[in-house]
This record gives sequence, structure tokens and C-alpha cells, in this order.
Amino acid sequence: MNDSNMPRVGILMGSDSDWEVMKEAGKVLRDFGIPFEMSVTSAHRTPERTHDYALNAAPRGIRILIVGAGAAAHLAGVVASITDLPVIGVPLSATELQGMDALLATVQMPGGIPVATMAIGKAGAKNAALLSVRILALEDPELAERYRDFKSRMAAEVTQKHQALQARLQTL
Ligand code: RP5
Repeated sequence: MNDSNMPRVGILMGSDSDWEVMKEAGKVLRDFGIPFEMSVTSAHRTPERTHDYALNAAPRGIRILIVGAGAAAHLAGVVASITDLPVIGVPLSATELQGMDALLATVQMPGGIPVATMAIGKAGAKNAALLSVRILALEDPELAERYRDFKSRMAAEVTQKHQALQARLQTL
């Protein structure tokens, strides 16, 4: 593996049951051409594995960690306590509380150890990847250009939707 193929973003999830949501982050990174890796590790079921991963991520060239977990979601906070890399948390819906438990557990970090917390679920996973793109783009002008193109396409889609709405209005 040459340097340009080395994973720059690590996507962690507490369980394979988180895959359906967390794959959204992977899709965004793939579309932007950012090498990434995905791992399952649990703060409470595999604490040593989690510790080893967080400790070795930066020395292996990882620049940002995206961490999704549901229920009493302490994975992002634990990982952030071990690494100095930016950690972006994605709260997931895994219990009767539909992600509110994970949201509060992820966002309410006591002062001292930050976790940048996204929305619950797929929007959060997608935004975690887009925030990673923005951070990496600070030192990568080509990536910054690709991000600007992405925003332009998104804006063009909204304009198209507006125009389609005007056409529908005529049919009222
Ligand atoms: C969390 O518990 C995981 O992140 C997952 O969202 C949730 C349920 O895990 P499983 O019981 O499906 O393995 O640690």
C-alpha cells in the first residue's frame, strides 16, 4: 500500500448492527476519494481492543476518527480520551429511546475531552464524513475544490426542485 492509499479516516462502530447507518459515512468518503477503514470495536465489550485501536490510529497515519454507537454510547468519548485526533461522534438509534440516549451520551462530554457530535442516524453519519472532508481540505486544495463542487451541485439540485415546484403549482 503506498502513502496515498493509506487510510486517513477511521470509522468505528460499536457493533455490526450499526453498519446500515455507518456505511453512509463510508459512501461519502469513497465519493471524495478519501481512503478510510472501518472497524467494529466496543467500549464495554472489547475495552482492550478499543484502547489499542485508539492508541495506534495516529501513528498509523489516521487523521480523523468517526465513531458511531447506540444506547449508552460511550465509545466516542472513550476513544477521544485515548487519542489526540479529532473525534466525530454519531449517535445511533439502538433502543426504545430511538437514539436520544446515544445523543446525550455522545454530546454531553464533560469539559476537557471534546467529541464533535452529529445528528442521530444517517444524516449524522453523512455529516461526520463531510466534516472530515472539510478538516482534511484545510491542507489539501484539490479536496477543497471537490468540496466546493459538491456544494454547488447540492445548490443546483435545490434550484431544480424549486423550478419543479413552480411547474406543479400551475397544476393546482
Ligand atoms: C452499542 O450497542 C452498539 O454501538 C450498538 O448500537 C448497540 C447494540 O449493539 P448490539 O447488541 O446490536 O451488538 O454498543
